[in-house]
Amino acid sequence: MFIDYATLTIKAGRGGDGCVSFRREKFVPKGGPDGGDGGKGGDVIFVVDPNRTTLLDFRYVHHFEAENGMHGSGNKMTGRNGKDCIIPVPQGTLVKDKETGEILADLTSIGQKWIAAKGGKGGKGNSNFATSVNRAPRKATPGKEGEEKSLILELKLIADVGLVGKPNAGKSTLLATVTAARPKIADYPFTTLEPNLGIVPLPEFRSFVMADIPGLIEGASQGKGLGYRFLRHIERTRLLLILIPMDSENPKEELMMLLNELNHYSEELVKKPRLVVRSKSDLISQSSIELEEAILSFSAVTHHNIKELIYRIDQELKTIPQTRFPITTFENESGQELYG
Ligand SMILES: Nc1nc2c(ncn2[C@@H]2O[C@H](COP(=O)(O)OP(=O)(O)OP(=O)(O)O)[C@@H](O)[C@H]2O)c(=O)[nH]1
Ligand SMILES: [Mg+2]
Repeated sequence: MFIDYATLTIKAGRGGDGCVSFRREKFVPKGGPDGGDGGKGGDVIFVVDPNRTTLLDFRYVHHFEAENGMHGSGNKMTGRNGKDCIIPVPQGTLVKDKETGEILADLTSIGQKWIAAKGGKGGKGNSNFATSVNRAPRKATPGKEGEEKSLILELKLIADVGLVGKPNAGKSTLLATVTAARPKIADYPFTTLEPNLGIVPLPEFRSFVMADIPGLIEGASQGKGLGYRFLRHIERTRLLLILIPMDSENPKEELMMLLNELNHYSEELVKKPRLVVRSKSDLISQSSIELEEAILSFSAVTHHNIKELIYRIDQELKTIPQTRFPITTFENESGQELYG
C-alpha cells in the first residue's frame, strides 16, 4: 500500500431564510417591517492534525455536514450562524475533486486550514426592503444552499522505518508479520522487486510506516543486484532497521558489507539512525555466530520477540524528529509514480 485513499461527500450548511415580520404596537395595526436576516450556513473545513497519520477514519464515515443557519425572526433578530464542520486530516493529505480529478488542496503544514465547502449566505429579512414608497414590504429572500462536493483524499505515506538486508534476510516476511501489507515472500534472492509499504499499528491509535525494499548485495553500489536503485526510497526514512539472519555465515562481515554499500550510496544514509537486529531467531544453533551490534533477535515465523522489536523501534522513533517533507516518490515498473 503506497497511498492511503478515501472518498467522502461533504455538504456545507444552508443559509437561514430572511424573515417577514412587522412590529406589533398597540393601536398600530401594521408597524414597520422588522424581519431579521437568516444566519450563514456552516462551512466544512479541513484542518491538518498532527495526531492523525492515516486516512483510516474515513473508511467508516464518508459523509460530513455542517449545520444550517437559523432563519431570521421578528424584532430584526438575525438567525444564528450554522456551526462549521471541522474535519481533522493527516499532514500530507491531497484533496481532489471526485468527478474531475482536479487537485483542490495540498494540505502540508500542521494546523493548515482549508474551507472545503462554503456555507450558504443567509437570506435578507424584510426590514432590509423598506423604502419611502413601500414601508411595509412583504419581501424577504431565502437562504442560499451550502456547497456540496464529492472528494477524494490521498495521503502520500512516508516511511518511518526502512528495512535493509541481504536478499532472503526476511525483510518482506517481517513486513507481512507486523502490517497488513502482503508482499511476495520466497526462499530465493530478489523476491522483492519493488518497494512495499505497510502501516504498523501501535497502541493508542498511533502507528508508523515500514518500507521493505529489495535485498542489497556486495557491489550493489556498482549496480549489482536490484537493491541499489531502491535505496533512494529509504533515504527519507527516519530509521533503518538492518536485518542479519541468525544463520548468516559471517554476521559481522554481512553487516560491514551492508554499511559499506549504504555508505557508497550516500554518507547521509550510513549516518542515519539505525538498529541492527538478528532475524530468523528460530534458526539459532550451535553454529550461530554472535553479533555485538545487534540489539535483539526475532523470528517472523514463531513471533519470538516481535512485540519487543516493535516496541524498540517505537522507542527509537520517539527520539528522532519527524521530518515528513519533502516526500520521496516511488516508481513502479511501469514508471508510474507512487509515493513513499
Ligand atoms: N525460519 C525462518 N525463516 C524465515 C523467517 N523469516 C523469513 N523466512 C524465510 O526466509 C525466506 C526469505 O524471506 P523474505 O521475507 O522473502 O526475504 P527478503 O529479505 O524479503 O528477500 P528479498 O526480497 O529477496 O530481498 C523465505 O523462505 C521465508 O519464509 C524466520 O523468521 N524464520
Ligand atoms: Mg523481500
